[in-house]
Amino acid sequence: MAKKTLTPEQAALPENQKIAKLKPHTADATAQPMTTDHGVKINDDQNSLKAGDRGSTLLEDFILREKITHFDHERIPERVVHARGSGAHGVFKLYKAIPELSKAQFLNDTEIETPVFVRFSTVAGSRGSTDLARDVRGFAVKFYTQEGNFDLVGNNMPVFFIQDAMKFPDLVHAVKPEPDNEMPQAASAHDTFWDFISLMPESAHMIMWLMSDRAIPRSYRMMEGFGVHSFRLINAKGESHFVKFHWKPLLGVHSVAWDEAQNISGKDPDFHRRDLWEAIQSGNFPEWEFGIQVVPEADEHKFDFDLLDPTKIIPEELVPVQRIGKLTLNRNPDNFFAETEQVAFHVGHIVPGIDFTNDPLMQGRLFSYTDTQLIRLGGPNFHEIPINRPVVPVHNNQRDGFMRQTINIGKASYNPNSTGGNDPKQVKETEGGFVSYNERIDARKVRARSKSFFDHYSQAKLFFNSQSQPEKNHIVDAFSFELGKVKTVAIRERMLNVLSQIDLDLRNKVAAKLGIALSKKPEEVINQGIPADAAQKDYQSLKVESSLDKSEALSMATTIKDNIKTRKIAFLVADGVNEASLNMMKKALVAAGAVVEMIGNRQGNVISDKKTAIALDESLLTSCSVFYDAVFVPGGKKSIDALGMEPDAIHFLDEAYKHCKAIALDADASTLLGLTYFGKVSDKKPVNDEGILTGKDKDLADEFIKAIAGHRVWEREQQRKVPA
Ligand code: HDE
Repeated sequence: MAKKTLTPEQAALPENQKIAKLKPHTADATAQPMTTDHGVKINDDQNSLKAGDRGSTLLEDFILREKITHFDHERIPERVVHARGSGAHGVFKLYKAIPELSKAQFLNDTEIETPVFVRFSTVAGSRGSTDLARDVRGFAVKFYTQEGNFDLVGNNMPVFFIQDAMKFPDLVHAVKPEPDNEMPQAASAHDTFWDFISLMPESAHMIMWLMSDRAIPRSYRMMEGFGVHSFRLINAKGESHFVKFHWKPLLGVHSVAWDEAQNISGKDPDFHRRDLWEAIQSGNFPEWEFGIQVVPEADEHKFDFDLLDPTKIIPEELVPVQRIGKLTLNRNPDNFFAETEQVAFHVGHIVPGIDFTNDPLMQGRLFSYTDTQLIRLGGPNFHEIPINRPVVPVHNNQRDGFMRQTINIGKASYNPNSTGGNDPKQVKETEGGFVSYNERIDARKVRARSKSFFDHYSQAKLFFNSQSQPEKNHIVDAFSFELGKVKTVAIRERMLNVLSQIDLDLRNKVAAKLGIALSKKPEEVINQGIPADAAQKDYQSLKVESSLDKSEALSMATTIKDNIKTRKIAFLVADGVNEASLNMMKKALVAAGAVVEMIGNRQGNVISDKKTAIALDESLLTSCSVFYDAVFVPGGKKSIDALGMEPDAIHFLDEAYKHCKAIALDADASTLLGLTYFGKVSDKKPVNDEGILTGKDKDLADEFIKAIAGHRVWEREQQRKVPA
């Protein structure tokens, strides 16, 4: 009998090929005898072997030695970046075959489901750090295709900080905790990071994304993914097209408020991990559409930016994203370490039909990912760890090394050979053998950067211009917070000069919050602060105007806001709660796909006005508003009076208000508003606030659902703020 309980939805799923292949590697101890690692049955797992009851422990105790030794070696080095992560299994299904672009079989057969394993991550923090750090999120997908593994190792932001792999260790050293005191953890708000950034104008575009709400997602399920670099798709004729890969979440792209993120970090640092786990466990399988932006070879130089520059997007207005498939995550791992920790992604894992470009950041990555696994996973056989194995057979003449699992038979481990019939055999291109794109290269060896990479600011501007007003305000706040934590004033000033290249209003607002008076014009500071030795290499920013003023896809304001699927709604209840009011709202929300949780002034049950025991999910002590998207207070005088006496219940409402969430109160419960801070300070609803609702029955439910679907009433931030 398997220990793992599957939900009906999960049990109904056909087992994908990868899951089937993992099965022989799983171990289920249900009703099994306990043994040593070598299969000897253990009689006493409580006591070590001693010379007498109180006597010294005997070295002979092989059971104790084995147990302790194994324990002593349980840890492996965490990933040098992206250490904190969370994974899930799933499938990829193609909507539309693209033979004219790629010969990859998984992009040509709409009938097959390709198994995948996905790992989401933060970048800077350690393995145990908070999920809600302001940071880039990794979005790494391993496709177990019939032609071998293809890894799309992307992020939730479409650009990167730097243009050349040479700068990656510098970037990471700058953002990681400072080397003398190892502070701060999982945070970019410190001197070394901003020192580096302020000296690296090429990071300007990425920094805008990092200071935007994209850096604090509501959920992994509600963020986009990007392959970042331009890749190539190669068709059967050997023709190449440039391609940018996208993941578009079907729940839309949503974020939390920064104050909310900071609160969650303290109260549930596993918030994103838990959210992903619970969604999959409850059958709310996260889904993304797979998108491609395609540029023919001939159009390589058609844009006012370089396709090989990873600090640039191709605006969707210039090249639309074609959605050609769907990724569904439908199964949690059985074992975090064996799967999520040991999975090894690599940009260099490609299959026929996909190829690299000369993006200098990508080229460096092609070296780094195998190299890092050698130390992290302890040797060259990490591809044999079950989660990393392809679903197709592996045969070559690689042999031996630490922890080799495969027992290769025969004498020949070289090619050509006559002792083994010259097997394994090379495969012709027409039969699926990988052949690199026949790119023409005729160049001099130089250690340099192309002039076409020196527009550092136009897309940073485009990003800022494309944001809604609340999003722009959040960017101002984020810069003010981050630079406010920087101790060295010269770094703050240099960063403000960078901002003056992007938007003067942005710079002025941040400068005002930092109390710095700046009067220089943008042209006076364009290349300020760049060290002379870098400048010698012609490291000057070029002034380029983007051909676009705005790109709608860059703002989250225009994302999907038509449903409340999987949104978490808190009901505040106490004894005497009006059962009809509670049930009506619960039914409506659950029917719309939301998850409802009862929060009481204690744990256990509350007794309704109809004397029914209503089970509580959490209490005001174990829970708080930041875990929910919205809050509802049902009617029932006794319940409302009890909540009114409970400072934590009032705080719950105030905090939900502060974080711009929808709040609904049964008409009878509206008296509670008078006890809240926001209710006290304004006698009427703030302008534009469609998120505070009182009323009854279906009308209230309908309005509430609409308000929750809107995600947050960001405009509320312009009203009087709640000091929660
Ligand atoms: Fe990575 N990156 N990276 N990176 N990266 C790693 O590989 C590296 C870059 C990304 O969930 C490491 O196995 C270099 C861009 C993700 O396991 C390491 C450069 C993008 C993950 C590494 C980059 C990424 C990593 C650390 C610049 C988005 C987590 C552990 C030349 C397109 C994968 C590991 C997972 C992990 C190196 C830049 C995404 C050290 C040298 C750009 C999602 O190999």
